[in-house]
Amino acid sequence: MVADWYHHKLRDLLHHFASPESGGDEPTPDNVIINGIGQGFCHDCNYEEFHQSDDGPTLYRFINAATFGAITVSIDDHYFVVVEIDGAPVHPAKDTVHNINEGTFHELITHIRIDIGQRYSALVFPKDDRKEKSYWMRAQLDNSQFPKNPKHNISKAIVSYKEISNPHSKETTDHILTYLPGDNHINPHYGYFRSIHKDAIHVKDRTVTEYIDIDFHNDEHEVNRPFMDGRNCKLPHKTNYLALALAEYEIPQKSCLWLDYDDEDIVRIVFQNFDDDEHPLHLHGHKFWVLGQGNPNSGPFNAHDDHLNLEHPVYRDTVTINGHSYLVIQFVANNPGIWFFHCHIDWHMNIGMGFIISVDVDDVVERLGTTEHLNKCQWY
Ligand SMILES: [Cu+2]
Repeated sequence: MVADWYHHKLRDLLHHFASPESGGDEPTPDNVIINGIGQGFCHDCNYEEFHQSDDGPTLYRFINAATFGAITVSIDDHYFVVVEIDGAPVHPAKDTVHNINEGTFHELITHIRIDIGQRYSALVFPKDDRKEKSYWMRAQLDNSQFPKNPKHNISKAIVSYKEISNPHSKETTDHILTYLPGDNHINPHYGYFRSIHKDAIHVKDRTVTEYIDIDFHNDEHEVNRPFMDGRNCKLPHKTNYLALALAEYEIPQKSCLWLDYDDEDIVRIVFQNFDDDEHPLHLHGHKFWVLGQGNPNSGPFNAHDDHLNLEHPVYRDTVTINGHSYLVIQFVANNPGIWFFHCHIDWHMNIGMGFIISVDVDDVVERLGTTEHLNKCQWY
């Protein structure tokens, strides 16, 4: 598990961030950690250790649990074959299997950029000329999204065959090995990851299309806040959304964008990001197909653009929308309940960057009847 790290309490940082004095600049992390261990503020530093099999590939599951930082992971002189994304299996990257069988290593992935909340499983293979007993795993924060540079933006762990020893490996920068910068490789123009979800046929149909604009501007107290379709979502702190709905509270409906669907509706959402920064968007209770993802600064989605991936889109629950760009997703609303769709940057979520997907709630109300047991859960 990789994450960013702050040396100050979240409560204090958030208090400053959600005030006019911050000018909308999020707190920059101080460090990055792998399974809770990082370097940068130590003399005799500790390292997390992983054992790599000598008999074949080792499966690693990577999770980015950061507050603010997208993190790129790599292992020196090793490459990744991605087999799962956000809990959904995928076909390996284009040409990977062919290359393994052929014993060549073109087009292979050596770095995975993981945005906040995203998960990847990858088979890790050594290059065929392995000489060392141990190698560095590296986790590096993407500084481009931060208001200032972090004090320390890279930490390492040790990947060893047999016994742990201090690695002397260098970062893999071999020109025949390609770099996986992020979700852009799920774009149909790249075709890296192919969903193998059996219901992908649904991407050809749709019941409803929503257009949601994302923007940041100052509220009436001069605090810079996110707005989704013009709504800043104030979360209830003392109960959960389902309890609110069952109790017929109107608070979240008034504050948040609230989209109601019937069971089995097929929903396409076109997000347009008018903000400079990227945002990792995460939906609870469902996964979605990523039909289109514009590059940074590619502008609004052109409805006449036929560059959507309707053949083999990746199926996941967290995806990045780039700065001044667009994102097109589609999902089947088949999990009745009230679900949060939010930016996974904790700073943004805490100042209202999210909205509600409500699926067949009348049916849930009828079946549950009472809210009393739900009130035991103090958070959604
Ligand atoms: Cu955000």
